[in-house]
Amino acid sequence: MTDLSRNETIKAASHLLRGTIAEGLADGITGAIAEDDTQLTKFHGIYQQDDRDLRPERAKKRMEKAFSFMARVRIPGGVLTSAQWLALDALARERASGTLRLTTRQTIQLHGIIKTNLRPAIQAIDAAMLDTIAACGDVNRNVICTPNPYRAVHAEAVATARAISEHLLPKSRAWHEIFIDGEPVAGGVEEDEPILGRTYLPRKFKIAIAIPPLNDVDAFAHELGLIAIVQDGAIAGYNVVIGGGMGMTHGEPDTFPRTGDLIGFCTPDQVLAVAEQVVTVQRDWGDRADRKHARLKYTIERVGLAVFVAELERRLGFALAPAREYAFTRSGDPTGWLEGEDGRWHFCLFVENGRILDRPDRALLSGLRAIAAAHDGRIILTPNQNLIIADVAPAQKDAIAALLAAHGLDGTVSALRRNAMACVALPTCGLALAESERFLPGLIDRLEDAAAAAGLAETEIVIRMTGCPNGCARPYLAEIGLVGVRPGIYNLYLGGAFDGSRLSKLYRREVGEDAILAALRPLFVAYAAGRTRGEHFADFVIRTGAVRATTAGNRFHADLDPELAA
Ligand code: SRM
Ligand code: SF4
Repeated sequence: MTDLSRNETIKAASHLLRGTIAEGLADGITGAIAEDDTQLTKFHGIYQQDDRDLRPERAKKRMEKAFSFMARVRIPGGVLTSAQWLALDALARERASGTLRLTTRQTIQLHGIIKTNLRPAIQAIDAAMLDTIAACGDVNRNVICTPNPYRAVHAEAVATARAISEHLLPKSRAWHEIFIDGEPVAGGVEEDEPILGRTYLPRKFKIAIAIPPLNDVDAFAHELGLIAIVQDGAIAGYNVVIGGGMGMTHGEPDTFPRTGDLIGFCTPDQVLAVAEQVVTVQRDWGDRADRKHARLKYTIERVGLAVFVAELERRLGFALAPAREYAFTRSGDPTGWLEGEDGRWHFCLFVENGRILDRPDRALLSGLRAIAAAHDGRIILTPNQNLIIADVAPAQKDAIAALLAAHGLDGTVSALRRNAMACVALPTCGLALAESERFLPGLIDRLEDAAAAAGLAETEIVIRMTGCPNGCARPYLAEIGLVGVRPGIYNLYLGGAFDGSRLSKLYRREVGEDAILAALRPLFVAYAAGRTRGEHFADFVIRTGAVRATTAGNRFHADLDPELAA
């Protein structure tokens, strides 16, 4: 038998995710915790990080790294009350870095929490009726769901996201014991983990719920995508998509992004069982020796889709029905005011790369604080790092609009910028090879000029950047994807579908900012001159031969496109 990966040993010895985390938190000598425990805190939504900007200076002074923790909140469907927003805002200012970071999985990360602040910070999250359980780690992550509440069926979809999230949560009380009340389980008896198992899943597992025509969750990028089929104003069931995932490693052709396969349809009554059994097949069949091949997409590639689906249906005790007709029109978020079916209004606010902070011209942190204080509706985070001020009564709309204007949040944003997102990367992400969040805004400035010069100022083109090939901003589904290779250098991908249904292809390897501009400018000009009515940029570059479409079996290796130009 192949040896299990180190993480499997750590999980097995952890007493259901306890390890020695509590002891590590009490150790005042260092700002860090034990290395094995850093793997376990992930299951509790907490990452140990250090400020990479400060590494050289601290190394010179022989100081330990500037350690701190990132806490990721679990918010199924991204729905917060105004009071919860205010609690997280206060927490960011009092115990973290002073900013909130909206993520591509519809939640909030708080960075820069030093060790002595960690328990109080998690307790504040608990007091706000939220938690960080299973926000990271080898478990089912935050279940994401279309954020757009303009249709009444949104409520049903959010309820399903919550139900799935609760159903698949670890049963271990370790999070409560370590961070909240310090109370061990009565009698010292360890809990049971009937679904996840005592060593949890081989790797992370992700679920998304979409309501067509919006593919604002990127339904094909997750282990399990559920596409709601709406009939007579209610959800009749869900098309089931399995085996999506983004992460890959440069230079390792047996790692690749993959769009999920559509395998059938289930009713709302069946959806919990479907989610549970996709999880259990992956729990039992996933690779526990090599974490680079442990995601569900590799299990499906290894055993074959038909074999996987047969096992799934055997465990379910029923066959999935044939998939139903549906159509997506776009990914990303339509921004601005939208009137809901019930007459209430919803404002989708563009948040550049999800970072909530005050800038001189755009006071996002204090503006949203003022809005949350005045607003008795919900604040809904989107899987594209934006947020929706939801449920605004017609009589309140002018007051919210005035608050937006007073904080510089009502201005128009270019079509390119609205459709762009970048992952966090430096300085907090330990895996970043290049800048992303701090680099993309400047690149967009230059791309806006190039687009305007070509006559594309109002044209929506999806651009996504990541600081490494892990794919946290889902760059391989963008029309233009930029993936960090080393400082200042990116691989440039083209051809991801505007509606998030097709992966891109590598177009230029290892290019810097000027070369990115030089590669895209002529394509913008050609697209402006030669596009057919309604044709999206990615479809144009495929039709005109810049890259080939990614189709065959969905499987694709981004580094090995024979169409790659020299
Ligand atoms: Fe991610 C690891 C940030 C969504 C694929 N991701 C990380 C870590 C935790 C780095 C680490 O392991 O030390 C990053 C923390 C950076 C920081 O300082 O905050 C990180 N990922 C993010 C976020 C914050 C990006 C963002 O800018 O919004 C997103 C938080 C999601 C959440 O709220 O739960 C985020 N990560 C994603 C997505 C997109 C998605 O889930 O829809 C992906 C691609 C989809 C997928 O999983 O296939 C993604 N993150 C990864 C991977 C690659 C996994 C793989 O299969 O190879 C890693 C590395 C790993 O797991 O080993 C990773
Ligand atoms: Fe970090 Fe890479 Fe994810 Fe960006 S894509 S946040 S650099 S792991």
